[in-house]
This record gives sequence, structure tokens and C-alpha cells, in this order.
Amino acid sequence: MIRKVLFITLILVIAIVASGCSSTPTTTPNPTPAPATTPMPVPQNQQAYTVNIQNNAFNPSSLQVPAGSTVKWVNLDSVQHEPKGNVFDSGPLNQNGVFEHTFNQAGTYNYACAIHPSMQGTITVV
Ligand SMILES: [Cu+2]
Repeated sequence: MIRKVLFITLILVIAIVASGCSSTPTTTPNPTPAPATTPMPVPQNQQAYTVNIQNNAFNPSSLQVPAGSTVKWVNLDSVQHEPKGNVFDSGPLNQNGVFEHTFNQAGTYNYACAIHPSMQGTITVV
């Protein structure tokens, strides 16, 4: 009778020890995600310059830009406009029409609307 109790106790001890030892440590793979790289925006000296054509006027009418800059005209009026200077001519721009010109030479560039000569503007390239 005593041997049976001892035997059961022994079995229990072995079972407890075995369960304690066999508990495998949880190893999480833990894959670190690649850090989000912020995309480089427009280069610092490559600013975008826009002249809106609105209400029969250039806005801004005077604009100063560094040499090498591209100026974009956007016609927001429902009628046609045509920014035209000595070194550029957009041709007639319909509503939402866009014209771009890159100014590489420093200087003062006066221009006007070829359709409405009273509309005038100036690009100053430095
Ligand atoms: Cu015009």
C-alpha cells in the first residue's frame, strides 16, 4: 500500500518536473519592418513658380525668380489669353490651359497678353 502511494507520488513528481522542463520558450521571429523612407521632395532650388491668369490679369503681375526657373502660366478665365514676351509666346491658351517657360538668362522680361494688350506682367530673373 505504501509502495503504491510512493509510486504515484514519484509519477506526479516526474510529471511536474517534466512539464516544467518541457515548456519550450516562445521564440518570436520578430521581423523588424524596413524603416519607411521619406521620398525626397522637389530639390530645394527648384521651386515651382506659377502665374495665374484670372479676371483678365496676371497674378502675380510681377514675379522674381532665380535663373534656371520654370514659370508656369495657368489660364483660369473662360476666355482665351496669350502671355507673350520677347523670348516666349504661349499661343492662345484656353480655359485651364497651361504654358511653361524656363528662364535661364538673368534680366527683366516684360510681357503682355497678345489678345488683351492691357494685361501686362513682368518676370525678373536674377
Ligand atoms: Cu488676355
